[in-house]
Amino acid sequence: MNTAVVIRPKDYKSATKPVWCPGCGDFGVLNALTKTLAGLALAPAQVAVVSGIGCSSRLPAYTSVYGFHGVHGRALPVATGLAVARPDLTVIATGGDGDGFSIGGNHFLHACRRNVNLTYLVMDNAVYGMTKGQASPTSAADWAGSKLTPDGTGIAAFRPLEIALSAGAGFIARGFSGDPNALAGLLAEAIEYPGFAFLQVLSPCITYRPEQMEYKALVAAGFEPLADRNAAFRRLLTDDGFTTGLLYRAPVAAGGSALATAATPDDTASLAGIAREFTAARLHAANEHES
Ligand SMILES: Cc1ncc(C[n+]2csc(CCOP(=O)(O)OP(=O)(O)O)c2C)c(N)n1
Ligand code: SF4
Ligand SMILES: [Mg+2]
Repeated sequence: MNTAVVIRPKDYKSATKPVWCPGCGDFGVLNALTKTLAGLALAPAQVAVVSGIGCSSRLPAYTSVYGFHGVHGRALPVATGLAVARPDLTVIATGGDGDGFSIGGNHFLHACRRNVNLTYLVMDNAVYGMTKGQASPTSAADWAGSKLTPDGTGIAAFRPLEIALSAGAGFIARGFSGDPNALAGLLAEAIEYPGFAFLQVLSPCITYRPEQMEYKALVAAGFEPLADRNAAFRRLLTDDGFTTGLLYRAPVAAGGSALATAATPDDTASLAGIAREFTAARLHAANEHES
């Protein structure tokens, strides 16, 4: 007789009902996460979800796995410590673009460098949802939807994939909360990657960024997984921010651990080449614009 216990996606949800606004993209992320954990047949006691502060950072409370709802911007140091102390656990850090790229930006850079085996899923809505709609690092420079920045911030938006690649992350992908099945697939790959895996998820805030309801029409699968870091940099030169899929997966050593991918003196020359290429592409675009 087969006595294997089947764990269903709903078994990973807690009895606490989300307080997210009806229609918030974060519901899709929670569904993708529970689907992924069921697909990987991970026992809830084998998984820990660690977050900071924000609407998105409430996610651990809505799961039945171990959860840690911590301090704003500090999900990654806690998750890193946990992953190092308990390598038997599957550790997933979650949160928002404000939490991860603004107050937690420094931790993001160093988590990419350290390459500790954990998954970092950022629900990116390009706004501080919880504190009622201020601009975040991923808000476009001319987004004028907040009374604090009525003419926009005037500051170029943070580009999470480029930053992660520059800082040395070995696994870099982008998903969309409106496509939980594809997102669950990416999340499973991220969890199985034996190093630091970064997953940006476009997750609309329908309350403070109602225009993000249009994301469904803008988002398109398009990244082809690359193992070559320079090729991944080149691919990002033409990224419009709405392409989804696995962009980059660094080679894994024979023993199963991810190779460190941070820039070394050996690839300085090729990075300089990319910088030249980038400058040339910008000059070309400027010339086209003028003519
Ligand atoms: C040290 C500290 N500074 C500021 C805040 C206020 N605060 C709470 S959530 C938040 C931003 C949340 O934005 P994001 O991470 O994008 O999450 P979202 O609500 O959009 O999901 C801020 C500034 C705080 N809780 N703690
Ligand atoms: S304010 Fe925005 S991010 Fe927060 S729960 Fe509502 S829709 Fe979601
Ligand atoms: Mg946000």
